[in-house]
Amino acid sequence: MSEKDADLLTRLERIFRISLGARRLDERLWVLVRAGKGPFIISGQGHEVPQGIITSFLQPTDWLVPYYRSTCAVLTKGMTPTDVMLHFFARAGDPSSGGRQMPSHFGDAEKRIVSGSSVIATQLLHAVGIAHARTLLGAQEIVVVFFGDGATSEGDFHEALNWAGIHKLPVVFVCENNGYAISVTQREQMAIRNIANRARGYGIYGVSLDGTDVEGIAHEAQKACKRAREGEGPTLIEVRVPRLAAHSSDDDQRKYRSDHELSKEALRDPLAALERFLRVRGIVNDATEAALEQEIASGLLAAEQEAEQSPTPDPATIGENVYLKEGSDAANAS
Ligand SMILES: Cc1ncc(C[n+]2csc(CCOP(=O)(O)OP(=O)(O)O)c2C)c(N)n1
Repeated sequence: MSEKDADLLTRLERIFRISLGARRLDERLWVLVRAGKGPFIISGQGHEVPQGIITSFLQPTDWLVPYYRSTCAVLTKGMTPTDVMLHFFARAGDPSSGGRQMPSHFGDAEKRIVSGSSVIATQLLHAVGIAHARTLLGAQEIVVVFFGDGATSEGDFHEALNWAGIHKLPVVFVCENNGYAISVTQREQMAIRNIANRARGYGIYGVSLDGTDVEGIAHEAQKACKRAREGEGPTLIEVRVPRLAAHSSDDDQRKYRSDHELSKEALRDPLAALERFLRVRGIVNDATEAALEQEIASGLLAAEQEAEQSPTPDPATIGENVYLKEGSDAANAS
């Protein structure tokens, strides 16, 4: 086996572990919402593997600009299930916001995971701004930003790609195309099938991939990060993924998707595809998978207990990191 093949298998095995962990974490959060222990979640089920593979090419000094479905991306960049649980329970120790942001709005300043807003596509402009500022300051850092197909119907998407194209900014744009913006289908939003074709209009490279093509995703992600690092400019990667759960825990997708469509959707789960890929190559088998499930289950239980028992924010700090405090270092600097 060549060194390159061995490196790919090691990477994909790591991503399988993280993705399976992200799936089980997501499933548990649904239960906790239904049990009334938290208000809301947005599910990443079906999106995990491409997120994990692409994020695995980032260095600690690179920037991840996630969106609400990015559980696996943030776990790959170093957040832990405990961090996600602290965020879900809005505890003081929540690294995303100290309990200010709503669930599934991830951030971690130390890990260079950028907190975002719920307003669709705004994060693309944040990503471009970060890439531009860091490049002007001479930093050798790249930015990966995730978003859905619906985000590409927003002006922010077009402005972001245009500016990144003009200035050859080190950004990898990743569109997780699950075919829906809540209940609105891709066909109702745009007259094209391949969203990656839009890249050409901004003078940048675009590629469209299926979420089950784990080798293709790794290959294109590596290329895109290398191009960004070497000053060759941005890339748009579109990955077609199934949305296995409803849009959010406030949605019931059976109202607008047939049983037939939903059962077909389950057949193109990238997590199952990655599992098959690793089984055929002897990396995963029944015994390793059972051990992994056990390890994930006990880790999740510990994470949930730790987060649930940890303190809520002190009401006296309610304005912190929300409003600028007069006399603080940040206020004096501005
Ligand atoms: C500017 C704006 N318009 C509408 C909404 C309401 N909204 C929240 S999520 C969402 C769907 C976005 O779909 P997509 O970008 O395809 O991502 P997906 O949820 O499918 O991953 C919409 C319309 C919003 N948050 N912001």
